[in-house]
Amino acid sequence: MAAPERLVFISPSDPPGDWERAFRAAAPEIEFVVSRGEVEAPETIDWAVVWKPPPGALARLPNLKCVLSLGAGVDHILGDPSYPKGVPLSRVVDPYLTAGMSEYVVLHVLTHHRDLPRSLAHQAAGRWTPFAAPRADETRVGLMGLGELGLDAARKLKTFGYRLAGWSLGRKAEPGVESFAGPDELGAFLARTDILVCLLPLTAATRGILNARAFAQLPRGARIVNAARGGHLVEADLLAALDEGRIGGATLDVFEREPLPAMSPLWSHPKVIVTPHIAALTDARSTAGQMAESMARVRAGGRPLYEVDLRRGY
Ligand code: NDP
Ligand code: OXD
Repeated sequence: MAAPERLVFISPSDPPGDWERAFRAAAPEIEFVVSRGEVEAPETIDWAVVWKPPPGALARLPNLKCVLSLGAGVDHILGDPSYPKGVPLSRVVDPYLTAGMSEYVVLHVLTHHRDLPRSLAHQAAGRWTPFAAPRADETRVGLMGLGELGLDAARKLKTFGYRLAGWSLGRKAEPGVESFAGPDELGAFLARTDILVCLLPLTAATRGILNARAFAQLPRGARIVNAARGGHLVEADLLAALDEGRIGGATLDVFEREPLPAMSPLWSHPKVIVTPHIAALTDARSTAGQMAESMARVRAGGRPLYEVDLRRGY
């Protein structure tokens, strides 16, 4: 009788119990192994389900058939130069994760459009100071990244009547969303954007893209929502732009260092809303079934679902 397939689960932050239960339901024939450092009998591991695996951890599994990211983003995996050559990588595309991100984007676009921080500051001071928000149809929201998440957020933002645009590598044809494509159109996209939402993957081309140069191209007082990766943002440039008034406020869910260090000035900046990387969480029950389907496809000689283009990096 053939030995059962083995799956190793590697994550410093996801509770393995939830995933073990979800895999027991979705793929009961596969043995679920939690890695807490060394993996016993690494040559017997067929599948790796991972979030931020330690560098070199995947390279030590010589018979891997597929790596499955616990997140939509894969920079936490591809940042390791020893990623095993030729092993397919699958990421999460899931309706619950997408819905969670759109909730977050809508929440924070509305927060900045209606200037909720200003009302909260007035309340804290016991001041009754009415002010008018700009009309939604005169408020220009720009989404960097019009992929799975950016497109869904754009569709949900449409219902408020915002003037929407998206920036991506390829041109998009989404009704009601002006499309800007490629590095040559980034400046024009930024120049027409009052509230900028970043939903890009973190790659060599997008690292540090939210920098002083970009802030100088936005209209004065523009707001930023970064729900993608901390590596997109040059934090020192943002702090300078906020203090100078060039940027009017920011919501940050992701940071170059997570957890955000206690000493970071972002924690207490009056124009910054900090959330602890919770914009959209992966739902184990929903995603384990999808991963089991990917494994079945690879076992049958095919490609996993939502395969990442390893050359492109997303
Ligand atoms: P997709 O791969 O579906 O979409 C990526 C989008 O970015 C595409 O529109 C793509 O363009 C565009 N893009 C990529 N590179 C460039 C570039 N160099 N210039 C311009 N546009 C570019 O990703 P998702 O929408 O599923 O996810 C986006 C990111 O969101 C993830 O990579 C992850 O980092 C982050 N995330 C954060 C979460 C959180 O909780 N904070 C949760 C989940 C995801 P094109 O369409 O032309 O290829
Ligand atoms: C993801 C994340 O990439 O949660 O899914 O950041």
